[in-house]
This record gives sequence, C-alpha cells and structure tokens, in this order.
Amino acid sequence: MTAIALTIAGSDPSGGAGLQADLKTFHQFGVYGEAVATLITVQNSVRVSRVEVLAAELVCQQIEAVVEDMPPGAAKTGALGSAAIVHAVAQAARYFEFPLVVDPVLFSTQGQPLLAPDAARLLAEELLPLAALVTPNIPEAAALTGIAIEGLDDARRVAIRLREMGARAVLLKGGHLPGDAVDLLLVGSAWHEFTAERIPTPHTHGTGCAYSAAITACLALGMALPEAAARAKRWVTEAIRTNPGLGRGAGPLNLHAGIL
Ligand code: PXL
Repeated sequence: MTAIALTIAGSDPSGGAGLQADLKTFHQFGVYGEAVATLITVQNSVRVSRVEVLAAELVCQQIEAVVEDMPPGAAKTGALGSAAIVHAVAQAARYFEFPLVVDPVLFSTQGQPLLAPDAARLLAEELLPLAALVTPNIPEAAALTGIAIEGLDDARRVAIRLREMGARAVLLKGGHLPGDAVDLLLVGSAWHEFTAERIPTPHTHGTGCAYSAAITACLALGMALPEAAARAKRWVTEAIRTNPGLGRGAGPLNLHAGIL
C-alpha cells in the first residue's frame, strides 16, 4: 500500500524550507506527499521580505478536501501564521485518525516571525494536546514554556514541561546549544538521546522542516517514534553535511541525501 504523508505549512519559493522541503523529504523517503498551504513567503537564502497569511477557512477547506479523499498515515504542521489558522488546524486535527507532528515554527531561519505572537499561546493550548510529537528547537521550546534553556539539564526540564502541556512526545532539538547537536526525545517516561557532531556550515536553511518531515514520513511508513526520530536525525545530519552550497546566504540542505 502507498504510504501518504500530509504537511500543513508555509511556502518557501526558494525550495529549501516550508512545504517545498517537506514534499521533497517525503519523496526521498518513498512516501506520497500532500501539502496544505498556510502562508506564502517571499524569500531567498539571504532574506524574507514578505509573509502573506492565507484565510483560516481556506486552510480548513484544503485539509478537509485531502483528508476525506486520501487520508494520510501521518501529518505535520509547520509555519501556521495566525491564531485563526492555529485554531482551524486544531479543530480539524481533533478528527484526525493518524498521528500529528507539530513543528512549532515561530521564526524563519533569518529570524522573521512566521507565527503571530498571540498565536504561540494558542498553539500551546489547542495544538499541543493533539500532538503525537512536538519538535521545538531551543528558542521555540523556551518561548512555549517561558523557561530559559542554557544547557541539557534545562532542556530536560523543558521537555517534561511540554509533555505536561499535553504533547504525547517531545523532541527537543539542541542544535542551538554550544557543542555537539544533542536532541532529547521524551516518549511517555522514556528518554532517548540523539547526538551528532556539529557541522560548521551556514547552509542549514529548512533543517527543522526537513527533520520533522522525515519523522512524519517514517511514521507514515509505520515506524515507532524512537526509530522514526533516530532515522530522521541520521538523514538530516547527512543532508546538512552534504549540502550543495547553493545561495549567497543560508542555503538549503541536500534533500537528496541517502537514507541511512
Ligand atoms: O524552517 C522554518 C520555516 C518554516 N516555514 C517556512 C520557512 C521557514 C524558514 O525559513 O520559510 C515557510
């Protein structure tokens, strides 16, 4: 049977992040990809110059259209743009019969807001309790919980807090901390740790998108969460290591990297 994965995310016309990165990642894992657009960005590897958020009701209709006809085996959210879209996605997700990965995108790689400030609180309240997995990086986890993260001990406390806020599992990505990129996965009361050496490169545009999309693809293929996350981490590390060096700023990963 064909495995299907759905992304609900923003458009990055440079193809390195957002729904374009998600679709390429699904494809690379041999999974058929569906994409619901939430917002359109104008950006390249140097700057984001415009963000146009779509009407929540248009997002809602897109979700209904694909889910009723070709329901995915797993779905993910990326940039959601507005409180109205967060609410609409949460309303739809109550009826999902497949796991939802929530990548709580707050900012673009260059730091432009991709979610309105009032919407971050709504995301925590309405979407986290529906998430099979939430995948924040350090700044996102700190913003969602209000807890500063200076090292792995803080990170563990924050992961526990995000579970208390309703996510069934938490993958806290430690790439913003100094040293190796250590990611903590908390599933139930079980901890898993994924460590990769830091790769010195400016070309990390869309890393979070590709990582959460790879996990979503693996879930659609029927893998359990720890295996899905471990595989996705190996793949995204290889994708950063072999990045094609495109663009004058923060360029994309190698989304053609082999599955390890
Ligand atoms: O990587 C976060 C992200 C998500 N969605 C869109 C983006 C970015 C980063 O630039 O452009 C559309």
